[in-house]
Amino acid sequence: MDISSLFFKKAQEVMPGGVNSPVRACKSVGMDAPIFVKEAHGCYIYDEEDNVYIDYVSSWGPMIVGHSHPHVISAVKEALSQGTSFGAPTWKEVELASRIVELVPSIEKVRLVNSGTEATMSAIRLARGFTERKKIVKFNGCYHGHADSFLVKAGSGVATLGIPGSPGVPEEIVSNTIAIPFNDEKILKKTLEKEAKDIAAVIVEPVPANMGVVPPKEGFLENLRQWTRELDILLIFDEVITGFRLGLGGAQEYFNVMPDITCLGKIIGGGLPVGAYGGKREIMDMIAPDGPVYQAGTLSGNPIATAAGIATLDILTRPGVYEMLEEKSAALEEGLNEVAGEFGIKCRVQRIGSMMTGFFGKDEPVTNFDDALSSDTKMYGAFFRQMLSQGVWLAPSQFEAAFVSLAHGWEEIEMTIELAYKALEEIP
Ligand code: KE4
Repeated sequence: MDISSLFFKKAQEVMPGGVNSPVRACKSVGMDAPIFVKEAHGCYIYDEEDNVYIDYVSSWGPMIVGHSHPHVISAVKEALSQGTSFGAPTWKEVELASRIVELVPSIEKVRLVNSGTEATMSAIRLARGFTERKKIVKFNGCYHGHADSFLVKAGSGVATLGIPGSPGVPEEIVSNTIAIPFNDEKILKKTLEKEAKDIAAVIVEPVPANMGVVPPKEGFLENLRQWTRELDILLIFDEVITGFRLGLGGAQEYFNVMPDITCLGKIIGGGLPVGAYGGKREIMDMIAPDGPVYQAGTLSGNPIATAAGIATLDILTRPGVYEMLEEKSAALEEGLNEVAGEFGIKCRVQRIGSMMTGFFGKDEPVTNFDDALSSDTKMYGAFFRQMLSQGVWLAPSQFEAAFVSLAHGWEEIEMTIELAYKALEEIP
């Protein structure tokens, strides 16, 4: 038995599913046991038996500058030498918050938390407190973390009150969550107009990546912004993935659509636990201790995590970073499309910036969750396993994104395309 399988056996005795986050169990791609990672450097991951993989999971987004980047590691070591947590304000929190305010166009004030879930959970509480309304609108296939209000079954074509998407989520919580299809302006407009007086906010991944990468249709975000503004409904951009991924200003800068509240995570922690939510002063000043909306956290703004985040932003603010990411990601997209074409395989690669998804079984645009669900997930699983056996680590789910980092060189991009060709050759 290989080390990963041995470790997984023990892990399953002491942790639910043997993992601390479900997707890591790699169940949906037909793996009996996930690979256990020993270390990672640059764009490479090393397992417990020193097998090496080109990494496109990137810890689900945070590792945009690559693993163990020297600048990040030295900042963390420096911070560690001064202690790990104080439960008191530190300058590093002010520095990270100031960078976020400076770089994310719609944010005037920001609260640091410990995860994306904490950020989105707090953002909807803030929206409800600010508007004194209860309902929220989300889009099918968008994932905003595991807070109760978001765990609703995908809504039908019309606005239906949410039903629990998980045991343990009380109906009375999700009955205030309306789930509608993404990219459907007709249903969106009808829902907002019908329910406006009860809706606190609409929350959206401006570029959904949790059903696979599904770009917004031309004008969709602009209309969403216009209609919510006209109806006095707050707009929350969940930029936990797109923040600092699509550019320093995230999706809101990329599309020039300004939300009222923005949620961030992943990249701003540089691989350590950091989330954040921010927006207009008028809204953010509602948060305790200045305002009545309560939110708190023992390790929020932790000095080690903020050191990693600041060091990561140091690197991302260097000239040419996003242009390089774009060039390499476009080359990978083109190469993968060519390989699929050579085998006559239906695989639609959808990309924005350095995040992309290849939807197997599709040759038409994937524009919403229903489209994504009709992908050939079996074929994706076979491709995932073949690529893994050849040393390429893709997301263990058709409904996730692959991420290119600054550490991916031209050699790795070309190698990935070659190995994709070999992988498809092996699949019957
Ligand atoms: P976390 O609580 O996992 O830090 O963030 C929740 C979250 C919020 N918003 C968006 C758009 C997200 O993508 C996430 C978390 N992303 C998933 C994968 N796409 C994390 C991976 C996992 O759950 O293990």
